[in-house]
Amino acid sequence: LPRVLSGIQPTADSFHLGNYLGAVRNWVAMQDDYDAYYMVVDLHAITVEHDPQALRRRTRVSAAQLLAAGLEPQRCALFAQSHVPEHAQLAWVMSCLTGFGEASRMTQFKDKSAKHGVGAASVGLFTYPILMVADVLLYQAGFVPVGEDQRQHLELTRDLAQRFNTRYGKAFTVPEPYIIKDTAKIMDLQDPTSKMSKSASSPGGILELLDDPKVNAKKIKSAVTDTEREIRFDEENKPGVANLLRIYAALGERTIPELERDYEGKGYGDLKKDLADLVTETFQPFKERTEEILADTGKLDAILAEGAEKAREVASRTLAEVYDKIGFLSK
Ligand code: AQP
Repeated sequence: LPRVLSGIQPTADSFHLGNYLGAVRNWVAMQDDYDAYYMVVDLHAITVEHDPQALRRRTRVSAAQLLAAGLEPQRCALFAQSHVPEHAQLAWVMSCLTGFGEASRMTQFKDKSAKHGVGAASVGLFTYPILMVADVLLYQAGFVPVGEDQRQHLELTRDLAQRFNTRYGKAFTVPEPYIIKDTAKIMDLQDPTSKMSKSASSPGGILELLDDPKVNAKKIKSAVTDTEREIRFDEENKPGVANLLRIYAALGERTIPELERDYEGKGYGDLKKDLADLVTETFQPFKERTEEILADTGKLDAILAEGAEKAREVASRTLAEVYDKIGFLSK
């Protein structure tokens, strides 16, 4: 089976709808057709100032949500990144292959450091994409299911894999991004020209899966649309309505043209009410499952430990080969 790898940051108490539709849902769908490795990327979560207690809690909440979404430990390896030390080890090697200028071109760093100024950002935030390169290459992943915002980091991953392979001999599979266009960029509900984001969205703009279902229904009903009345998919001129249609199509397993037909002659209120109901139907049971899983931390931690063991088998093999190829003595 082709191999797939992806990760999600434990930087919030709940995943948001963008994380779910852009990434997590695809991870679940890929479990059977791929040899799948999925992780909670706690090393990435410390690139910005954080609270250790919150990180511990959020790492478990993230893993629990992944299980509640449908990942099954028998069908994939689910682990915490810090349990596999090879990530940090390979990241060092790859950072020595990365040009400073090349790393400086990463737009996510530019965006994330803009708020407080580059000088205030950590070096870890700057080198984060190189850790991500290591994450992917360690597993020889052929595909990486992510949202659109990660495309540039995957390009870097491909460049560095090729550079290593050319310079030192083939050690890495060159991965392809696996980006499902329809759900690759879910927009902020209050500002539908920006992506829904943990760090940048206002509370009304972000739909957190574990929030009170009533709050989420209300957020859908208050989503920004436009002053027309027509329910039509037009991202350019009607980004708010287009975003709602995308979300509706993805959660309801409908096509956008079908929805446009169904809502012909109806108002935005009708669309929002139906979508709010669909969101509640989808995420109320998800929230309950997550809470059940979190109630047994012993079991959850055991699942992560087992996942890390599976992951290390692959990761340690890759790292050993890399160390050998670059000329480190074997022990
Ligand atoms: N709005 C989005 N639409 C589709 N996919 C998205 N992803 C994030 N936002 C959207 C995808 O979710 C996965 C996990 O993301 P992450 O934990 O690495 O967080 P992130 O990419 O940094 O995005 P967040 O969650 O909004 O946090 P901020 O913006 O605060 O950094 C990834 O596959 C990502 O593409």
